[in-house]
Amino acid sequence: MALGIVTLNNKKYMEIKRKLNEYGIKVRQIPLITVEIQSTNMYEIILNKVSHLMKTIQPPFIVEDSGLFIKSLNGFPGPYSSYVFKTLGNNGILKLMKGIKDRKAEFISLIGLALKPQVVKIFQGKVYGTISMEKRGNKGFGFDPIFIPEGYNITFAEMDIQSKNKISHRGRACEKLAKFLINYGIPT
Ligand code: ITT
Repeated sequence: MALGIVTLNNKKYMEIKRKLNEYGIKVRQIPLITVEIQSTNMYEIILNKVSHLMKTIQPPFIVEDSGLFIKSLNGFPGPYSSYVFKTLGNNGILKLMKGIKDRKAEFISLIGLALKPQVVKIFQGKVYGTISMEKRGNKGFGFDPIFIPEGYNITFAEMDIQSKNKISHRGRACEKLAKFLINYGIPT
């Protein structure tokens, strides 16, 4: 049986698929719109998403939520990343950061696993980095052209999917999920 990944974002799906396939875990995409409550707490948002989805689809499945947290902007856009990407985009973020020296940022990924009815597990992955001075690269998606992971001088959008997956927030959350699933014995 393949593990369902609930997302409308095909690039996100491909990253998760590539990572979980490395562990022998088969996946399939479930392209459903997810209900997102407004909260500053990412755990609350993901738990709410999972419990909503449990009303429509059978576990096991996963749903993943990411946020970009910029230090000098007090963690903005954080849980509002999706809305901010659609409204301000990368150019808007670069504009907000104009003249700001401290460009530290982090990406956080939370994966909610609906294991059985009433049983949910959350896996977190994080990557530190900086916001670039200009957009670079055309791979990946979202904020990738402006995020330089720590220890590198290229953006996520200049990396191929395997390289991004090795160090990214999502890649790290997927590793934790994969190890848990292998231990638990489902669903390979
Ligand atoms: P689904 O909710 O359908 O899964 P989404 O693209 O809305 O897809 P998120 O809510 O997790 O996914 O993403 C919040 C925003 O952060 C969104 O604008 C993404 O483009 C961006 N984002 C998420 N992961 C990213 C990554 O790995 N690199 C760059 N930007 C990312």
